[in-house]
Amino acid sequence: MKMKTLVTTLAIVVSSYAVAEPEMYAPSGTGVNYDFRIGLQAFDDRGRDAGRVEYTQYLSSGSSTETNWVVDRDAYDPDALKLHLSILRNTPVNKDFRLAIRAADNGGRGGYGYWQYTPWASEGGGWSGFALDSDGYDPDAFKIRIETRNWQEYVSLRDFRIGLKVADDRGREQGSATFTPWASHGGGWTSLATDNDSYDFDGFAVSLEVRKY
Ligand SMILES: [Ca+2]
Ligand SMILES: [Ca+2]
Ligand SMILES: [Ca+2]
Ligand SMILES: [Ca+2]
Repeated sequence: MKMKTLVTTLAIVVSSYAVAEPEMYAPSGTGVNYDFRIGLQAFDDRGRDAGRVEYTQYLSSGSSTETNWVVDRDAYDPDALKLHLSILRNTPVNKDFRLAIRAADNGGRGGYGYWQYTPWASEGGGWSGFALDSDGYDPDAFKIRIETRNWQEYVSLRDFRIGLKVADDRGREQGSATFTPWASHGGGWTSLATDNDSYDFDGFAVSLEVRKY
């Protein structure tokens, strides 16, 4: 009889816990569903002379990850940039992220400009400002960083792609924007980003374009 009372009591406790449980957790979306890295490449000779591609680490390898300085073959005044969204696999990394970029002079050893940031993916993404070197004229080296934080949105991040453009005249004369394929399509390369005369651009900007549900 005592045992039966105990079992009944337990059953009531368990069932009331089971009913209460869904209210203990706020409904939450999920962050980025892809493990990815980003590559950046600089070109001289109006896009015909390719420098070495530099990559960030994959998102799964840690929190913030950035490329080495990206330069063309003589590490001086490149004419074009290209960006690679490299997808490792469809895996729930479940992070929020944004992109940060920077330009420098002297082959990446000085003349550092300010970091420029895209909005966070959870904020709907968007363009960064133009990253220029310290004198705002003919930079030599470029860097991109992925910054992450926990995903805290009610909606989920479904898909994203990355945009790139360069500009001359300290960011006032903008070239056309070019985009990677969507992450859900496996990512890939942008086209060449150049300014109007495909020669000695002054700065670059990136965008994070997101789809949420
Ligand atoms: Ca050069
Ligand atoms: Ca300069
Ligand atoms: Ca130019
Ligand atoms: Ca220039």
